[in-house]
Amino acid sequence: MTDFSSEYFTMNEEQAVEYAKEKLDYFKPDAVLTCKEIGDGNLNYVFRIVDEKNGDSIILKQAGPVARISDEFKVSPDRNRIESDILKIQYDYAPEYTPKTYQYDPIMNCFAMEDLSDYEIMRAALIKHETFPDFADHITTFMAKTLLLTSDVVMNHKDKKALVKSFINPELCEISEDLVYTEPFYDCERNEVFPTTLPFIEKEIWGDQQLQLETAKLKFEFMTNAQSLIHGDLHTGSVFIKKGSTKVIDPEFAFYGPAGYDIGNVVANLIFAYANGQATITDEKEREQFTSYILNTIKDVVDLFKEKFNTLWNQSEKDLVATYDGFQSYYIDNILMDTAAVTGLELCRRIIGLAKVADITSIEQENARKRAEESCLTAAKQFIINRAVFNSGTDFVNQVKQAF
Ligand code: SR1
Ligand code: MG
Repeated sequence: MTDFSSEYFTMNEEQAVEYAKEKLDYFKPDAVLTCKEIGDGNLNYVFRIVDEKNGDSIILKQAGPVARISDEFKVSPDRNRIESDILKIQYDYAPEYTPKTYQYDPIMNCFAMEDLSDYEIMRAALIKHETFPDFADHITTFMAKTLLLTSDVVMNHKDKKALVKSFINPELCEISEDLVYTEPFYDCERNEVFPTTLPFIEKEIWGDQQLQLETAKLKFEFMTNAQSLIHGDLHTGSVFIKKGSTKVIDPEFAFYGPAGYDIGNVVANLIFAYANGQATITDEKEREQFTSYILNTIKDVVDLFKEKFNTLWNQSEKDLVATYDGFQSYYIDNILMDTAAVTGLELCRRIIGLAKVADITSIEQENARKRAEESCLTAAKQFIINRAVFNSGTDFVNQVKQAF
């Protein structure tokens, strides 16, 4: 019998079944369990365990000692605690959009959660050019609630500081500091550039000192602005979706950071879906339908976020100074400025840096991929440098239209 109670090790499928029988208070005593490791992310092991007798199923997520994408990244398995804890907070604030979690195990660095196998990863669905009319409504409710209700605007400041401490996540933050804010903006060895786009990147990104200066300012904003308990990696690969329902998963990069980081990630990854649609849909009418859907979604994400954040702000009890005239609009304008900047940073890092997105890498035709990458980077520069002028959904959409 395997000992799960004294020392941490990474499980295989058989051990995950044993673990479920021994440690999880979930399946019936006579369950016949099977398991498949289904993780396709960069960091963790994800076991789907099913009772073949009645179809009951659960997900067991375990953090390994190094990232799956490369053992260069040594990442503390404690991120599993952070993920399990933030999922509980997000579930409290936005239960419709958060998977339910069950047991967390600090020895094996794993936790059990609701099986969402009837959903698909949003990035994969968007690459198939499926559309989800409710997504903007769902994700903006999730973001408005989780970002405002964990901030100093409404929280008791001592309780908030305790959360800041509990969600100190230095190793995963370092990954973002390096991969998002630093490496894409110089000729770093770890970057992976599509050769046909290289001359553009050399001139327009690595050769632009003004851009570099802005990324330095933004990196220090990311490291020092403990504004909200953010998801920290809210791209379309962190969203499970089906018609009418959206669930946000994988918040292991969570920490107290700028609220705009989450919104910017959502917007940038919608732009990748737009780039994919432009590059790969040959039928003009279909292309127009899909790309319009994406542009409308980008517009709605920004505008609905603003609207819902404002409504929640007005309904919430706040720090006295947060009620002073002009503070609310100052605060939201700043979030939108960060949103624009992070949109640009995420666009750059997924094209230039190590961790890519399939929306772009799956574009087979060389020139079409070059065009898609260059359009994303052109928009990115504007989002970063002119971040202060993006105040509405239309501003974001116009910038995308201009660059493509
Ligand atoms: C080493 S991890 C690379 C990337 O994958 C995650 O999804 C994050 O975006 C991270 O930057
Ligand atoms: Mg992830």
